Amino acid sequence: MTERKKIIIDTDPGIDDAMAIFIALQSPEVEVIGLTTIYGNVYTALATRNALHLLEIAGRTDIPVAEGSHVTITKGTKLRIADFVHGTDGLGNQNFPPPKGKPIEQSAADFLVEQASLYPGEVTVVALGPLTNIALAIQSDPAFIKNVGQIVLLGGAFSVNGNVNPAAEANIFGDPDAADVVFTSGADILAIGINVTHQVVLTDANRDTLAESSGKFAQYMCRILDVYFSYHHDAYSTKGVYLHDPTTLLAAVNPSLITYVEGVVRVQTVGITRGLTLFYNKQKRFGEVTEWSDKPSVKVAVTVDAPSVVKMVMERLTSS
Ligand SMILES: [Ca+2]
Repeated sequence: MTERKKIIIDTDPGIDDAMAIFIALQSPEVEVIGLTTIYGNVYTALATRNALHLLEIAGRTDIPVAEGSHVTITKGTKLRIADFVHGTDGLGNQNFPPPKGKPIEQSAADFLVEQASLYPGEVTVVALGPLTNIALAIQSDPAFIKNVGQIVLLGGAFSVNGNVNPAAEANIFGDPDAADVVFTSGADILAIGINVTHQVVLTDANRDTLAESSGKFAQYMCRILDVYFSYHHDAYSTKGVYLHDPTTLLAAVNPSLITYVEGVVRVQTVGITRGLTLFYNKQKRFGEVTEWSDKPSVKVAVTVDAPSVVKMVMERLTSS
């Protein structure tokens, strides 16, 4: 077997984050070398607590957790927290006991910088929340963008409406300034937007199958999924839930699940379209210099093999 791909998951757990973390731990193709935490679905302190808790559930307390930023890249403290999607505890209002473990002393950004320099070109960062920690890593070490292998991120709404408001997707909206730093950094970036993840639905029938499984991850997910299903039933006309974070994680595990285009992404940081991701396909050479000119290209996913993603999610959650 070829060497497993090293991944660090930057996460705000979060019900679909929990699912993505479990799937990663059940994926022989990858080795999870750390979790870094960020605000988003919950505040950062609770994200750290939940990350430690999820690793204890999985029996993987050997994996370090590094706590991330409590504020945006511009030191903003007025954060948007999506606890109405995930429950006030971020994990379906189950009031799990506090974890026994603690995060490491290093900050998330320092951990990202260190690991990327220890294994140049080998570490994939899977970013499942606002991009503050990744932007901080980029700003603190100019070598980070070359040392990191790839950044696969859940973020953006490319040519579709957002999920915070018509303009913005939640992770980008959480820290648009950080997102613009990341998209224009020159790192190898693959963005999975909600134009893609809205094609991947875990249905009520899939949930019933999870409930019938004796697998520990399937059982745990069924415990916390209720709040997430209720939110989707209220907010969308779908019979099921969107698999944002699991799809992004699996795109990192198996890139053939998606197709992408390449171009320049800029993020709107002010005004009513704050958080908008705007992709330039480089098909026109504009006469004037634009805010997209001379910026490095990134990869933006356009299609996904949704049946295969759902199949992999189900297999990996039920096989333990
Ligand atoms: Ca997330």
